[in-house]
Amino acid sequence: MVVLGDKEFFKGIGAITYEGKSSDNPFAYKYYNADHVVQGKTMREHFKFAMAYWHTLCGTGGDPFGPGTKIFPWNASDDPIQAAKDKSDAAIEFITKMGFDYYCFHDFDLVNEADSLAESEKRIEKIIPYIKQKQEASGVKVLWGTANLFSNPRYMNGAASNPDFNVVAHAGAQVKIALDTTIALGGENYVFWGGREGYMSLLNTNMKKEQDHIGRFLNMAKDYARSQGFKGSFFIEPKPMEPSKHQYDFDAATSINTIRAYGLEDDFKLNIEVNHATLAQHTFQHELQVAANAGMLGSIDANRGDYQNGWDTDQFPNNVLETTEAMLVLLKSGGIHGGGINFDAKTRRNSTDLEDIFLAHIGGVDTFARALLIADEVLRKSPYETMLASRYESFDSGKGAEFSRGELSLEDLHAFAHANKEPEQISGKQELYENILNQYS
Ligand code: XLS
Ligand code: NI
Ligand code: NI
Repeated sequence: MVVLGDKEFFKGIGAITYEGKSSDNPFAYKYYNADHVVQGKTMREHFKFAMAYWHTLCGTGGDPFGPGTKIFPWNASDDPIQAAKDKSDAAIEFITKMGFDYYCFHDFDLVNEADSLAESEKRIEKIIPYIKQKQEASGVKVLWGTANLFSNPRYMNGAASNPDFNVVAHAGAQVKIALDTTIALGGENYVFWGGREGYMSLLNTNMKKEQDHIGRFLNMAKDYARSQGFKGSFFIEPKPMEPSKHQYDFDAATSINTIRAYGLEDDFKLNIEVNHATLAQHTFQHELQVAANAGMLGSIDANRGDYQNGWDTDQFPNNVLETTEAMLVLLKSGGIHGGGINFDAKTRRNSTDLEDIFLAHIGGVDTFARALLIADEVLRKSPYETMLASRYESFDSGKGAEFSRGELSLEDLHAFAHANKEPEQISGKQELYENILNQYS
């Protein structure tokens, strides 16, 4: 159901619906059919697509070489509360027209930060009831909330990892308010992305102290949220760098270590972002698999980078084959736990029509939907699963099975190897696996 505010911001665009791949309508889904069931769950349930408030409604296209290029009608008012209301109206209109159920936000995406903490808090308290009522009228929900602990100059040396306690305390205040906001808006999860939780030079950095402070800070946030009745998951969103030279939550494996080292494994999972994976020299599917293996695949920030440069370009996903590999991980590991797929992506600086925001999201949604359908076919119809299982069949019986069960010693391996000839060469068959993926796509 499309829900409009007082003004309609995206005029001429109605509800985006599924028309199938023969449709030429650019404002229709070709692959995403929300109610279509894949492996026991509808696409809507598999994905839980979310709009990112910051890119979609706040990002006007500024870059280090020039200001924003996009004129957003919801940004017209000089009154911060009115502007926040307009933005919220635009959010609900966009989300319901897309047929999404969710959005994600930073505290100061909802309403602009003021000059003082007290005034900022007042603004947030003022806007919450308005947004809540819009959510109730539309059925739109919050996938996760977070605090922006990286834009304000006070965080130039970090937030929870800042060498100055005054700044750490300020970050704590902001997280408390962001948690209160997330809880008030019925948010299902809460994210920590530590853009400035890292360092620029090790010369002026006590890394151990900073990391211990992050551990302490995350525990405090978790304890507070639980004391307020928050039942959702917390997610750490790994990223190796940018804006810090080295970010402490470098990748999934590093973040899992943070979670375990500070005793957070019952409450924390990971939010894996595609382009953060590639910046860490991993593939997206690698990061998903690492998270899934630890039982910590919590949510996904969908986007893509650019193979010719090394920064977070946050483009919309459009690579079906790569996304298919990710969907194989998802289907085989039982899906995402608690979170969904948030489009942490922005239209290009020169994509200045309001309709471009729709086209971009439609493309991203269809990329995931098509990839899911292909992955499902590969798993059900192709020899892929059998091939993979047979690659490890030497562990299914005999000594191999005993090894897997932990029943052999190193001396046993020594004796076994002596009793056997040199192992036969067994091909990894990578090209065949790749061909199968291509065949079903
Ligand atoms: C930046 C991150 C950020 C988080 C939320 O690279 O992706 O947008 O998702 O703070
Ligand atoms: Ni992100
Ligand atoms: Ni990012």
